[in-house]
Amino acid sequence: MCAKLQICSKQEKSVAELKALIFDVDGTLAETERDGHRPAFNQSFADTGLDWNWTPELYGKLLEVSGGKERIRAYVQDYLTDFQLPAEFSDLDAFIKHLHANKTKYYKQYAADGKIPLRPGVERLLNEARSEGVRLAIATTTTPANVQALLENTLGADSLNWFDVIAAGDMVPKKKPAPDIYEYALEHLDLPADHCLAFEDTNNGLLSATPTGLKTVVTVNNYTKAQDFTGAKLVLSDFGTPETPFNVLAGDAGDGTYFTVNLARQLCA
Ligand code: XBP
Repeated sequence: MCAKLQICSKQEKSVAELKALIFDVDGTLAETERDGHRPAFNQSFADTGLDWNWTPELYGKLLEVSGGKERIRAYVQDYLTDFQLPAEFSDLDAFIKHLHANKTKYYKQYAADGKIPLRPGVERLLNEARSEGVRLAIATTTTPANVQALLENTLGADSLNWFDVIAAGDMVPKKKPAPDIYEYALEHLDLPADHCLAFEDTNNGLLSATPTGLKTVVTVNNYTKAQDFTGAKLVLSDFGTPETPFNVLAGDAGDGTYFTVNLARQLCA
């Protein structure tokens, strides 16, 4: 009798039903580091009369620090030996704030100029989730202004309303890899982590999502493909499309060739 009850209890064990998809932005929804942030940082430096040039190789190293303001500070402290604060700035914080605000201006312009397209399969997946009643959220380190610029210029003005929660930037005290931004997103979704799935592109992002109990799907890019994604539920080259299949780098995508809500349900169960 007991053995039978145990079998029953296992079969009755509730399978976590997928309720929401939580997306990182930079590197996940779009190749924003390559197409937006890095050139915007360099343009801001040039405007300010600095000879700083963040090459793709250097930027790949600087990306270990989440947050544009934090990244500039790390660059000054770790890479510049003879840095002199320009006289017109009262302190380093004011200088960084100026550089970052100017950089954000350029990022938003690049998005408006159509220079930052979504990654393959992103728009299809977002619309499939919406049609199947799966909620959407964002958990990103970049600023709300950058999220708005990217979404409006790729998906249209109404797309901001597709997301029940847009958790971004300085809304939380500690940025990725701290879990704060995903904790914020889950709290404002009012959902338990096991009913949600996170989507990331970096090790920092995976480290941020995992302690909250979220399972994470990683889509790599050139900046992150060599990083450690131990603990990710699935690691893919990208979301794939019916015409261009994804490559499964780790985990089990079943017989799927591109990412769908049904695959998300299987991963969440
Ligand atoms: C990536 C980041 C951000 C961007 C730059 O965030 O670390 O800081 O590189 O954007 P995520 P800001 O992967 O969490 O989307 O300059 O606005 O910080």
